Amino acid sequence: MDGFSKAVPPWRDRLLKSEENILGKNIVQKIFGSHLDSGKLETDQPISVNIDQVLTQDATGTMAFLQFEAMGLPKIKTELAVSYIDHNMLQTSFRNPDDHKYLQTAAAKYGAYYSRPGNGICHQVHLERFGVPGKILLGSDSHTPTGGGLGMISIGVGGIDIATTMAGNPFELNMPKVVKVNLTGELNRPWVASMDIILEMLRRLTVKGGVGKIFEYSGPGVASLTLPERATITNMGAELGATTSLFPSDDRTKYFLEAQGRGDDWHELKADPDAEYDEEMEINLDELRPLIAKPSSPDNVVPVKEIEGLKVDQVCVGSCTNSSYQVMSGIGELLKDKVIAPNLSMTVTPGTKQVYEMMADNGDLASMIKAGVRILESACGPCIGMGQAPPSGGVSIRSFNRNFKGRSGTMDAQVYLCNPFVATAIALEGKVFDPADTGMKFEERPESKQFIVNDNFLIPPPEDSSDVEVLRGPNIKPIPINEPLNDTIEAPVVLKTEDNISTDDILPAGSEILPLRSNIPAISEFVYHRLDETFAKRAKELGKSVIIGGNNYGQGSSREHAAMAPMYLGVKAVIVKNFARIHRANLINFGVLPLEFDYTDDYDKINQDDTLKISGVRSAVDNGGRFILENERTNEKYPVHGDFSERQKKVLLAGGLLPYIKSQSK
Ligand code: MIC
Ligand code: SF4
Repeated sequence: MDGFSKAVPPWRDRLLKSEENILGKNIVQKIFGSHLDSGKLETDQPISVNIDQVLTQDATGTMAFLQFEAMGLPKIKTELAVSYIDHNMLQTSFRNPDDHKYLQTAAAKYGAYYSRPGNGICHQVHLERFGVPGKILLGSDSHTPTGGGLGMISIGVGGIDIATTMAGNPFELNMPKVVKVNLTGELNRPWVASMDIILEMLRRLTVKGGVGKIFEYSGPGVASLTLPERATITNMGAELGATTSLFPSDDRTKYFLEAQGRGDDWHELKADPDAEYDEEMEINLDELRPLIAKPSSPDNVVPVKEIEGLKVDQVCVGSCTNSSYQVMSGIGELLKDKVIAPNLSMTVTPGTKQVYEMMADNGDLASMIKAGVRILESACGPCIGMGQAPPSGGVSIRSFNRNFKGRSGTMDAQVYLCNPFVATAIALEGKVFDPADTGMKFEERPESKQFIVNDNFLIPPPEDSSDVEVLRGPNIKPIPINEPLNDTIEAPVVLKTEDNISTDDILPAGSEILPLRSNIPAISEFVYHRLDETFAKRAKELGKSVIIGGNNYGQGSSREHAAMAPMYLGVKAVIVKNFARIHRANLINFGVLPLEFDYTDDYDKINQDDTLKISGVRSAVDNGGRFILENERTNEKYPVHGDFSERQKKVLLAGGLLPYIKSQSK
C-alpha cells in the first residue's frame, strides 16, 4: 500500500540489536527496550517509549484531533496515524456526518489515513492492513490491544494522549508486570473457540485481575491458534483491566500477513528461552469447554451447559472481538441450508469491508440471508447500543466483549457473551444449549490463504495539504479548559458508587448520546444518567463536588468524555478504593484529582452529601501524593493517596494536559 514504508525502519534495527545484546528477555521487554525514551525496564518504575503508530475512532477521534489542533502543530509526527469511522455510524441527524467530514478533512490536513465509514471496525482493519510485529501502537479505544495478536504492543489510551503522541511526544507509563500465560494442549475441539480462552482468563482473574499487567501468551498451544483467534484473546484482554496482551510473531503470523499481501512486514519475535516473568499461569486448551459470561459483567463466566434451556430473544455475532473472515466462514458453514429459530432475531456484522466482500464472493452472505439473518454494515453497531437494542427484559446472546448493564440500549436486557459458533447454534435452536454435548456437527474451514485486498476505502493523506480546509459542523464545540488546581478542595459528595463502575455507567454511549461526543456541554447532561437521572442537575447546582467510588472505578472504555464531562460539571476529585488504568489517566489529563483510600474501610464511613475537605492540595501533589481527607459531618480524617509521575504532577497543578502544554509553549 502506498505511503506505508516498506524499508527496514530504524526501530527494527534497534529491535534486532536489542535481541542480540540482551539475553533472557520476554517479548514485552524486547519491544519496550527498542522503543525506550527514558527510564529503566523495572516493574512499576516510570518509563517513556516512542510510539510508531496511532489510531483513533470517530467517537473519541474528534476530541483527539481538536486537542491536536489546540497544540498548534502543522503535521502529525508518528510514522503512521489512521482515523477510523466505525462507532458513530447511525446518521439520524447532521451530527455524525458532520463529525465524519471534520475527521476526514483533519486527517488530510495533518497527515493521517482516513478509513471511510463502511471500511470496518478500527481494530480489525488495523490488524488486516497496518499492524506490524514489534511495533508500538496507541489507540483512543480500549480494545486497541487487538493488535497484540500480531505481536505488537498495542495500548488503549484517552484521546488527548493520542494528540500528545501525534505531536511527537513519547508515551509515559509505569512498567507493567509481565505475566506469562503458558498455553498447553491444542485448540482443536469443535465448538470451543479462542473466545473460550479469554472467557476462562476472565473467570479466573476477574475484571480487575489484569490491572497493571501485560499478558504475554506463550507455550506449545500458541501454534494451534490462527492470527484472528489470537486477536480475539488480546482484544478481550481489555476486560481484565490489563495494559495490553500479546502473542509471539511466528509462522502463523507470517501466514496471515502473507495472505494480506504484507509478507514483507513480518519478522519473527519470540521470548528468549531463559526469559523471566513477574508471574506465570497456565491454561490447558484440551480441557476447555464452551463458556458464557452471564449478565452484567464479562467475568461472570460459567460453562454454557449451566444455563441450558434459557429462551433467547436475540443473537448478535460480530464486534471487534469476533468478526474476522474465519468467524464469518464458520457461521456461513453453520447456517447453510438452515433457518434460525422463529422466536429470535439474529444479526451478523462482518468486521471489515474485506471480510464482507469475501463473504459475498464465497456465498456465505447468501446462506446467511436465506437463514433469516439481519446483516449489518461493518461497524460497532449493537455492541455500543447503536441500533438492535433487545426487547424489554430480553435475553441477548452476543459474541462481543462487554455486557455492562444498559450498554445494549435496553436497561433490563440480559446480555450474555459466548463464542460466535455456539451463539449461532443457539440461534438455530432458539434456546441456550451446549452443542459440544449433543454431537451437533461443525467443522471449521481451513484458514484463508489469500484475502481480497482492496484498500480503496483507506484514503492516504495528500503530499501537500496546504489547500485542505478543515470543516467544522455545528456539532463541534470548543473544548472546555479547566482552571489550575486549587490548594483547598472543600466540596460535597455528589455521588457515592459501588465497585466496578464502568465508563458506560459514568457516560453512557448509545444512539442518543454518542452523537454528542464533540459537544461537551451537551453530553455532560448525560453523566451518570442511567444510574442517577438527576446527577448533572445536582452537580451543576453544587458548583463544586467530589465523587466517592469503590474498586476498579472507571473500568471499560477509554472515552475521556467520562473524565471531561464530570470536570465540566465541577467535579474536583474522585476518591475511590482503586482505579482502572485508562480512566485514572484521563482524570489527570483533565485536572480532576484521582485519589485512593489508604484504608479501604474508610469508604464505608462516608455518605453521599457529606462535605469533604482536603487542604494543602498543591503541595501534597508535588511532594509524595499523601493527602488527608476531612469529613465535616463526623470530623473524621482519612488518609488518601495518589502516586503521580513528575509529568502528572505538573499536569494536575496546571488543571490538565492542555493548559499544561499551553503554559509550556508560552
Ligand atoms: C467501547 O467498546 O466501549 C468503545 C465505545 O469502543 C470505547 C470507546 C468510546 O467510548 O468511544 C472503548 O472501548 O474505548
Ligand atoms: Fe466497537 Fe464494540 Fe469494539 Fe468498542 S468493543 S471498538 S464499540 S466493536
